[in-house]
Amino acid sequence: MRVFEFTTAIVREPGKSVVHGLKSNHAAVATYEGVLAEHRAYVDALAEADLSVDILPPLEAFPDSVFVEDPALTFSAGAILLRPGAPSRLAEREEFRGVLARHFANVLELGVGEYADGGDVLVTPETVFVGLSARTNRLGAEALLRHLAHLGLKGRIVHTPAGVLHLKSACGLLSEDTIIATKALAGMFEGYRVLETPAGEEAAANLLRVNKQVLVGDCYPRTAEMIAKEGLEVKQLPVNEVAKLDAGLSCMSLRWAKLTED
Ligand code: CIR
Repeated sequence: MRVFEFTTAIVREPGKSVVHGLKSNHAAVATYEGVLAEHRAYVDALAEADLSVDILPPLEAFPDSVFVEDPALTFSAGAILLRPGAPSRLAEREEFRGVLARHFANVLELGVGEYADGGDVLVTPETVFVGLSARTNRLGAEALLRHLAHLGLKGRIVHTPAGVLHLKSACGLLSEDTIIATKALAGMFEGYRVLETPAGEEAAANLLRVNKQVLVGDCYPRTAEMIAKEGLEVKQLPVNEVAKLDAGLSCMSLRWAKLTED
């Protein structure tokens, strides 16, 4: 499966209400202008990586709706409408129904009581790792594995460590065989080479490989250096403001490779 070769992405512009998004550090105050600037830089990076980007309008009623990765999953073979585990985010899925229908003929969806956030899903060439967390419950994870099987993908349930919002807050795919992860997750990915994030740069694991490039937060210089030493092209992007909302680079898009019919 093509796991970081993408042709298409969906993003949503932040609304002014983004400053009221969920966060674990209540002292951290994100500004609308700051999030907007980071979002624009991110969208530009996706476009420069040759992705066609569908930019959805802001949804003021949903402060966290800029983090489009959580209510859905997208693959070449189809999409899955998820059921986000935070009550304030649950109805974001309804806003996505029509969006997914525009892009995909095949849309599966999680049922009542089956909660999962896309941030808990790490797609790798062999396995789709689904992390149980405060947002993703076992019913949701098991249902997700069944839907993934319908799309021809093999899933595996793992545990997002306590205190970590989402599985991908603490890990990311760098290449076909290499994952970057914080120490807490390092033993989780059997069959993969795992690079540990440098001490003090744990949040850098929320990065995004897009085609040739690895998008990394610009406040994580040692991580950027480590990835460059792997021979990978690094593009550093500002993430200070979204980090105040417990988010990073993987959270702000849905991505997939659109297969052309020939
Ligand atoms: C939330 O708590 O849902 C948002 N403030 C941050 C979501 C980040 N998304 C992600 O890690 N996939």
